[in-house]
Amino acid sequence: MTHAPQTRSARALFEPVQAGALSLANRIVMAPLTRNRAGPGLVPGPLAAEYYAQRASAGLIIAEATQVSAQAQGYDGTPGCYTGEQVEGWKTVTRAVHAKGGKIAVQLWHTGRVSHTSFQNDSQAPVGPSAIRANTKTFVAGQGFVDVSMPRALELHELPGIVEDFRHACICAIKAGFDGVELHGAHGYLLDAFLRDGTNHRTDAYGGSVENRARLLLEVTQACAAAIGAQRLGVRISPVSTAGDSHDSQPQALFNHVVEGLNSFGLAYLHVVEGETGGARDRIAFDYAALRDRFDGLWMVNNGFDRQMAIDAVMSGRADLVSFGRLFIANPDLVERLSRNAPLNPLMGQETFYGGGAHGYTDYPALPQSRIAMSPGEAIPA
Ligand code: 8OZ
Repeated sequence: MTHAPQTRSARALFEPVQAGALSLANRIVMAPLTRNRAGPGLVPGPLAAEYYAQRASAGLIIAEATQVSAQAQGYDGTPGCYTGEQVEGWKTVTRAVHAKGGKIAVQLWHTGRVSHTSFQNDSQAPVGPSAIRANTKTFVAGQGFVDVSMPRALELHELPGIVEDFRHACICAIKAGFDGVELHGAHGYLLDAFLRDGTNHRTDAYGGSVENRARLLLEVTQACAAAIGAQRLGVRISPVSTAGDSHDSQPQALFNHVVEGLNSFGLAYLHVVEGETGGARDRIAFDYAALRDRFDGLWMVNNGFDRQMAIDAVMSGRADLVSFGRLFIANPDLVERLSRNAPLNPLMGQETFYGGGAHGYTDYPALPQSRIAMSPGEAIPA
C-alpha cells in the first residue's frame, strides 16, 4: 500500500500508539542492546531487572538479543530464553518493568555463523547457511576478542529444528511475561545470513533465488506468529548494514521481497536499521520508501536518530516508531529528556558496554525529580 502523508503534530512522538496487541504510551522505543551481563545458566539477574525498570518510560523496551537455544549462542554472557531457569529470571525483569507501567518485548536470535566453538556443545562448529567463515570477531572469556569459528552448513533436515527453537523460545518469552517478541533478522546472524547471497551458497530450497533465501525467515515468522499471535510479533532487518559480515549483491530486490512476505502476517511492527549499524546512514543508496510501501503495519526506524530527526520522522509519517540504542544506554529517562529537550548524559566508556556490573549499566542518572515537575514543553537550560 502507499502511505498517504500523515497530519501528525510535532508532539506525536510523545503520544500513545497501538502496535498490534500492545498499547504503547509513546512512539519512543528502546532498541535491543547487547550488554553481556547474564549470570550462570545465561539467566538475567537482578541488575538486569533494575536496568530495564529504569527505562520503563519508553513506549516499548526491546530487551537485548536472547538465544533461542544453546546452539544459538555467539557471545559471552548473552541471555537465553529456552530453559525454565531463564524464564524465571526474565519474570523478574518483566515484572519490574510492568510495575513501572512499561511494556517490554524480547529480541530472539540465533547467532548462526557469528559464534565460536567455545560456546557450542562439545566444542562443535557453529552453524550457518553455508560453510563460509564470517570476517568478524566475538569475545570469549579468558581469550578476549577472537575471530569467529569456521561454521558448518546446516543440513536440510535440521531446518525444521531451527524453526521449532524459535517457536519454543517465543512460548517461553510469553511465559516469562514479555508483551511481545522481536525476531532478529539483521546483522549477519542466522536469519539474515540465510537471506544474503554473500553468505548463503545453498543449492536446496533455502538457497539460490530470493524466494528460497527468504524461506527460513518467513517460516520462522509463520511459526512464531502461530504460537503467540502476529499482533505480539515484530521483525528487525538491516538491509544494507555490513554488521556481522553481512553482504548481498542486490539488497533492494531482496528486501522488497522479504517485506512483501512479512506483510502477509499482520505483524505488530517492522524494525528497520537504516544504513550502516552505528555508522553512516547513507553508506549506499537504498530506497526505504519502497519497502514501506510494501508494508501495512507500523514502521519502526533506527540508527543514529536524534531528537529532531525522530520528531520529524514521526510527524511526517515517514515512520511510526523510532528506536534509540546508545541514547537509552546513557539516559534511563530518555523519554522525559527528549520531551523537554533537556540535556543528555554522555555515554561512559566502551569498556562498560559489554559485560561488567552496575557501572555504565544502572548508574546513569535520571534528571532530578524537581526538574521533571516542570511544565510540558519547557526546555531545561544546560
Ligand atoms: C554488539 C555486540 C554484540 C552483539 C547486534 C546483538 O548487532 C548485536 C550485537 C551488537 O544485533
